Amino acid sequence: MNRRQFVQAAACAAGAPLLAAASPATSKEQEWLAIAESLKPRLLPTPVTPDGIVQMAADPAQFLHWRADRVSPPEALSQRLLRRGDSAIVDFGRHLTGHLSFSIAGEGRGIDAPARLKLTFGEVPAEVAQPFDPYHGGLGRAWLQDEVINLDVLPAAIEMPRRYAFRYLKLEVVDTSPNYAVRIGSMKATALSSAAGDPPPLPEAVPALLRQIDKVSIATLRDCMQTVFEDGPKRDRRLWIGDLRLQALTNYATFRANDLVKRCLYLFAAFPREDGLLPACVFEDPQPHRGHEYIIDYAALYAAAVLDYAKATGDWNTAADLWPVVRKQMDLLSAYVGSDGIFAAPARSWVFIDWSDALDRAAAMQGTYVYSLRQAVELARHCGAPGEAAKYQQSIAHMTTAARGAFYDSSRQVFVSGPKRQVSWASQAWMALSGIATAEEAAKALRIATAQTDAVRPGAPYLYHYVAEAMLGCGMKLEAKQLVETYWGGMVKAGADTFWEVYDPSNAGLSPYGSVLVNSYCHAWSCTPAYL
Ligand code: RAM
Repeated sequence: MNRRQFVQAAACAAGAPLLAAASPATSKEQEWLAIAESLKPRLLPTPVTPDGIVQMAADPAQFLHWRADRVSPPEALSQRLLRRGDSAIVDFGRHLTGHLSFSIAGEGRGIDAPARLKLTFGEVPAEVAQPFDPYHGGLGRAWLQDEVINLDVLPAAIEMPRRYAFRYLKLEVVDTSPNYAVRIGSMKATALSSAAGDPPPLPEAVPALLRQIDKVSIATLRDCMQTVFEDGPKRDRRLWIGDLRLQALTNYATFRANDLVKRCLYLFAAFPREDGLLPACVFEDPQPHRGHEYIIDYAALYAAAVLDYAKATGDWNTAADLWPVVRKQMDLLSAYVGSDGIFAAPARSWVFIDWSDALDRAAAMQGTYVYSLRQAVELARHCGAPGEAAKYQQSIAHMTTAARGAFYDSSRQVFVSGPKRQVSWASQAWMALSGIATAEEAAKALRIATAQTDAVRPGAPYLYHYVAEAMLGCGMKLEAKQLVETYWGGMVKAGADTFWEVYDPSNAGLSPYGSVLVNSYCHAWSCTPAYL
């Protein structure tokens, strides 16, 4: 089931209780939550002042169709008196997650009416250049970052209460009165992140594009690192297993905030569903609780996240503590493996893999589960569970034979999926990563599929990451580097100063939610070039 079908199914089940249990069910889970909470990091503030005043120009040559033209230095804002209908766009020169403050004073014959301002925050120029309404997106309109404020008393010092993710701020004076205008001053943003100090840039000898990609990756991760590894600081502002795994990998190579990874692993452990399945996401507020969505491939990949953590930190005690949670995921998911050795996700369940409506997910899900079993084998061995390790090894062998029969088209030398024998990048990547394909077959299959014009391509950086990793795993170092340069480099060339949630070079209008305005432009799962 893809996201659209999933949302429809979820809407049918709308009679379900609204909030999942907020407190952990067992004393073990309470203990795990206590560990998670003890590792909650402090957010470090960084003041950011405006870099300039810009104007947005429609430009079909730009990927997102808008260009920011600098029109004046930042001081120009406070030098100007703003009347009803006036507006200005401030560029902070970098993406940030944080707060905004400014001062406002009235000047004129008399300040005889409240001032009404509209503020619109944008991660990219398009968000402050176009009206948000009418909004046709499938996700809540309130994710779009605009506010109207009414100021009864001037002068005033304003601290916007919400946290925003932005680089641009559009200020509009909706109204004053015929008798006065306003002057805005002391504008300041406070960027927040739990990441301490950026790691050093790549050496000068590295080509400029790769250095820039690395820098943007790090900025993306930094702005998503709050009190958890958020998926996107504009939207959804929460912790997802799939995103966490990729952020954690990049973190080990950059910020090394390993306790934040540990906190996130424990947060998931504390909030399983009644049967033990981990939720796809966890919310922190008003108190930590599990999300209401379950993604089969994310639950499987929790094993990988735990193993990566133990390997990166040497903290095998934590891995041993979390081992029962990993084992539970493997056990629950093993129920979906038929006697034929093929993983068949139940109807109405959500197998993510990528944002793509066209994608047949059967082969990729088989690969993801086998890949996760391999991580679980390694964990089992370290955690004193040789019986489990042997059991998983048997499943891996059985599922590998089954997958080779069901998905490998030896005449075309690619893996196919579904009744229409679909060829996709996703299937090749997961057949490679899982070891179902030999390295030689995987390299061949990846080369054929990526050159085939009608193969189903990835829709989002999450799957591009796994394609690049699969290439690295089967000796395609050059191709992996080229993929990073063309795909993530494509975003850099399109003006990204943090990497985006979705990017399809051939479709600028792609949104899983029916409106590009609600896409996130600083998104966790796209930060991995710094790791790759
Ligand atoms: C979206 C977010 C998040 C992702 C899930 C599956 O809501 O983009 O990053 O993990 O979907």
